[in-house]
Amino acid sequence: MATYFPFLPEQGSRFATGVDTFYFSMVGLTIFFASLIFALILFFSVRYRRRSPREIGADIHGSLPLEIFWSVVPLVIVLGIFAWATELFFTRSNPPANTYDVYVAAKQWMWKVQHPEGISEINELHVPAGRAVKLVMTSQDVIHSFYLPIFRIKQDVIPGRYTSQWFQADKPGKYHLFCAEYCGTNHSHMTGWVHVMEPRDYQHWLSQAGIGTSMVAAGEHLFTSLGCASCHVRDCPPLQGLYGSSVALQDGRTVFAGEAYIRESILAPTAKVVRGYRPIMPTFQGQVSEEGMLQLLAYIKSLAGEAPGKVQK
Ligand code: HEC
Ligand SMILES: [Cu+2]
Repeated sequence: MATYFPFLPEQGSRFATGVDTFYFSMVGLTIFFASLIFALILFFSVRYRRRSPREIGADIHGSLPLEIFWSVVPLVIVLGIFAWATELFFTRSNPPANTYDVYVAAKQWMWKVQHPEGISEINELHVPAGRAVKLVMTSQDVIHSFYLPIFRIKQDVIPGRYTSQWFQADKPGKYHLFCAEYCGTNHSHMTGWVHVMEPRDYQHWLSQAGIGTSMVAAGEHLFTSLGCASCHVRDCPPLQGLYGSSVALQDGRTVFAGEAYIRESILAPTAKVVRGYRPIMPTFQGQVSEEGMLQLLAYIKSLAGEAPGKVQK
């Protein structure tokens, strides 16, 4: 397709194919109705033109069946578009189970990527082909947007919050990464490359990069050095099995313990207090960098038996 229409980037994932099919169907539908209307305007203006200066138009008072017809047909079409687009949106929003999680901290003007194995890279992202990859992203300063045209995905990266995006690359190759949210002077330089590699090459790349301290180990280290361990081993809520579970709160609510909840628990512990515990946990606002937060998160996830990214084939 790309060879015939060079204005479109290649389709790097099944999701990209879905988005393009939808996009071209929309364009096709629009062209069809626009042409139909133009043709009818032309035809009617010739066919029903005034033929003599004294001719007076017929007095027409509308037709109920016709009105219903041109209300119901567009309604059905538009609902169809809605259902189709919603299905694409859900696919985009719901990563499959057992993704390979990569952590991204954006800042003016670079992408800092951490792999679970402890490898960090800047403006580069190496991922295995054929495996669902989930990005957990946050920003250290302003809003950025992670844009991978080849996969037809774009997701805002927001300070103080985690957003995530997943994709599964099929074809090995080197693809463009952009920032798609104007973020200051060097916004246009906030670009990078995504390297999709055969799983075997990826394993090789990982071992070549030299296994540093894994994110889980780095998180565990922070957990001890920040003093979390002094509370969370004894009487405070155990963090084992926390990630992905439901937590009953003091005020009667139940919340899902995802990335956002864990982050909030560390930065604003009193916002949601676990039922049965006193709000004695101090805030760690300003004491943990965004990268450190991601490591803590990886550690807490690992306590729930969530393998933070063993590469499987
Ligand atoms: C002074 C003791 C203390 C320290 C230090 C402490 N916590 Fe806590 N933590 C608590 C208590 C008590 C709760 C439960 C009450 C609440 O929700 O605030 C809690 C709740 C949490 C929760 C939510 C748990 C759940 O079951 O929903 C997380 C996550 C958490 N802490 C992580 C950390 C991390 C990470 C650190 C270190 C950066 C840390 N805590 C340091 C006492 C502590
Ligand atoms: Cu940016």
